[in-house]
Amino acid sequence: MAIEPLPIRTVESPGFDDQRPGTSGLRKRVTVFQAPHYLEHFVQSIFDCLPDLNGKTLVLGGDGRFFNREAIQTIIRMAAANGVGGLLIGCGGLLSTPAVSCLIRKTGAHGGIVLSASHNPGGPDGDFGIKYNVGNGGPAPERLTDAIFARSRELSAYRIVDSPDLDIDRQGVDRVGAMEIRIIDPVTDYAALMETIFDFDRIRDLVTAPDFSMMIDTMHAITGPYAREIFENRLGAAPGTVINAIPKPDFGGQHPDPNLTHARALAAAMFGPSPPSFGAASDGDGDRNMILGPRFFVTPSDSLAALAANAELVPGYAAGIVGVARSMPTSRAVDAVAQRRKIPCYETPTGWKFFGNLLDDGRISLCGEESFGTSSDHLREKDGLWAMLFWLNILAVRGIGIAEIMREHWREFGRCYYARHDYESIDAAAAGRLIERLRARIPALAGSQLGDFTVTLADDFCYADPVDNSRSEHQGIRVVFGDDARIVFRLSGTGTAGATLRVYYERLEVRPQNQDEDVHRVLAQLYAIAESLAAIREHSGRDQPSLIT
Ligand code: G16
Repeated sequence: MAIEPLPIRTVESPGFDDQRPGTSGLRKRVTVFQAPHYLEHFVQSIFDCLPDLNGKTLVLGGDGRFFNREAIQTIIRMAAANGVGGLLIGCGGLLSTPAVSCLIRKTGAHGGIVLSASHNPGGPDGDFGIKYNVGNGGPAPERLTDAIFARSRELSAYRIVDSPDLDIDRQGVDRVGAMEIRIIDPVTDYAALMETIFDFDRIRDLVTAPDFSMMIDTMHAITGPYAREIFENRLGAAPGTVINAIPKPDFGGQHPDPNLTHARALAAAMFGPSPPSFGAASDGDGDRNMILGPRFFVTPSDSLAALAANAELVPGYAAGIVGVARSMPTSRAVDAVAQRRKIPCYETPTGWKFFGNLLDDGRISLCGEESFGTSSDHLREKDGLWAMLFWLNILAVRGIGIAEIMREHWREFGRCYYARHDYESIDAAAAGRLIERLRARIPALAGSQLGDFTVTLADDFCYADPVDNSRSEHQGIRVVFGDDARIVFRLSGTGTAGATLRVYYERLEVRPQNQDEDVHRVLAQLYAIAESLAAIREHSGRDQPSLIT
């Protein structure tokens, strides 16, 4: 029997000119998204930029933050009005970002909508976000996000059907008009993918050994149910290994950002009197990770380099890795591994979307960023839990601890001392002036001597994608001191208030006897150089960064 289509209502929108997607989708305060028509306007802009959408299936889910459920109901009604053929929704409206990527790829869905503001705080006064992922499972490339923004500026109405709220808490098949909706378990497909990559038997032996203990902090965010299923149920880790495991709309009032400042309980345990053998944390939507050993912090840049150096120990990468990529501000630690292995290493702008072409084209197997993200060709998103399993698989095979693995790594490849200073929520105009001033100084910098360092390159990073030849300009100011050191300045594309200045520092130390120093002592001279170049205090109005990672 033919299904009667629901009447479509066309609703006038007042128009919005602030819907430009940032580094990772549109992120704003919850209150902005709650304004009448705001979410609908952006969703219609997305749909209007997908010419082949009619009859296709989309994956839909989010990290469970405040406004997730309301947004899902709205998107269901709009999808039905825009000819979407089917929706695949995580039960409870929940899906981690890597799980969305996994589902798009596994089911051949046309794309997916991810509802998250990642590591930004949640709750009624926190942030919300929305991002479109394309058919390869990855974030929409810049040409699509640019088109969505352009559409949002001209759009004057959106389409929606009137239908009651759908029960998203019960698995099964439902319909809104002609559109089929499948509510699925959020964890099953992702967990099955992990079992194809890692040696679960070996990891199980490790994590159930009497002398091994671990703590996984999922920060009251989306990874909780995934981590419980994988670590506790499938790998036999002790119940309670996963802490803060229940996703909450306000992340328990915490900032779901996996670093030593915000993952407080984990950091206290790992740097306390009897630390577990392995510690890890993940963020709001499950794509970031932090890896810790007993009293030992692995920088995200080092983590990427160590995974690359040890990749063949993991079944999924046993045949070898074809190439690696890192975002420009990520330390050059992985470059050294690539050079030794004679595989290409690509330097991309900040933003996971820039890895998509390299992965699709088979140029790289692993990629990562200083912002606590690593992943591989198994998906087109960064993947926090994957990184934890990767480390556990390496530990299980090598039979030594994290600190030993990293110290050996530094002896072989050198240590890139690394720190990032964030000046959050500063005046946007002043931040712009700081970057302009640096830009103006670039031509005179090359060849100049700054303290102990000689500038070998100073530029405003521009990326030419080797696959589609697209160009992305103004991606951050680089001041490079040969292989010795580097300072990078850029403005964040994920903040929701004012501007956030990020200053990234790295310094290479190849002498083993100098590889166990205090990172901030080693970088102190670079901090002073950055201040003299950019007058950070004057522009930011701050004496200190608000966050150091
Ligand atoms: C997003 C992007 C990452 C980027 C990070 C920080 O991560 O996916 O590629 O490195 O933001 O970007 P920015 O320095 O511009 O704030 P997430 O985890 O927030 O989605």
